[in-house]
Amino acid sequence: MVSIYDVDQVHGHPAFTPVVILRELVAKGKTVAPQLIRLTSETATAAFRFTDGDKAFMKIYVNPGSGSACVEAAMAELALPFERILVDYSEDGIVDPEFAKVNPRCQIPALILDDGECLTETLAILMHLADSHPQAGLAATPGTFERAKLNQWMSFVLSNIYEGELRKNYPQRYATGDPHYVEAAAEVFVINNYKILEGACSNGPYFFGNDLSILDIYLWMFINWFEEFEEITVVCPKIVRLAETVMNRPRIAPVHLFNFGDGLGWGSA
Ligand SMILES: N[C@@H](CCC(=O)N[C@@H](CS)C(=O)NCC(=O)O)C(=O)O
Repeated sequence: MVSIYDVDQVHGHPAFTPVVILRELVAKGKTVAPQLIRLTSETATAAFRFTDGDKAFMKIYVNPGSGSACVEAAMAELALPFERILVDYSEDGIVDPEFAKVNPRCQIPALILDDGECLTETLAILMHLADSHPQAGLAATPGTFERAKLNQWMSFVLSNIYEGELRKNYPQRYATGDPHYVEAAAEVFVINNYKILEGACSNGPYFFGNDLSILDIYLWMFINWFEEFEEITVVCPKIVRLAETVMNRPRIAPVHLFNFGDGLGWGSA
């Protein structure tokens, strides 16, 4: 786990810039997303800290392109300053005793709030961010039918799309025998659930119509996880268009670049 903040504190030395740390990671053969390697020293510092003067900022445990992307995007859309703490991946996922102290499940994202409290699980984090900034209108008021529909589709996406993606990425965790069957079945499962989402999606620009919601930010992230981009464009053109609109929102665009590179889809990184 690499915390740019901690390194700054411990060494108090300008040589320990994010770029130097990234170079060290690459030299050690650690997995570093290509879009991070391309950063220059100025853009790297900016990339790691979405600061707002001296205001205290929250910290997000991240790995570019992973489940932390939706939390970054929500915070950027809400104009909340934050700092990224890079968590390293091994082939089997995250194996990091330091990070396990933050999230015993050893999964990204984890959000450290201003008061030091820690929140994990994308659904909980996104809903908390939206609810604690009601003026932005990312979530309908609790108790309304609109809110129940938002909850319905957020849970649908978490339990079907996210969990399906995890079975595609870590099939060995779901099988005692040949994990390839799990992966193949998960691919079909995810596509079938995207078809259901497409059927429920409005004609745009967003899932529920004219207004951006936290669900659109969640979906933007998952659409970017597709390598077979043409397939998903055919299966759910409305959701892909929605993701494109989210990607181009001025506050989210830099988060998109950091996590997914120039275009839409994993292949563009
Ligand atoms: N249910 C969790 C899932 C989080 C999750 O699976 N994160 C992935 C990154 S996309 C992860 O940390 N994988 C590493 C691992 O499981 O070892 C959530 O919604 O936050």
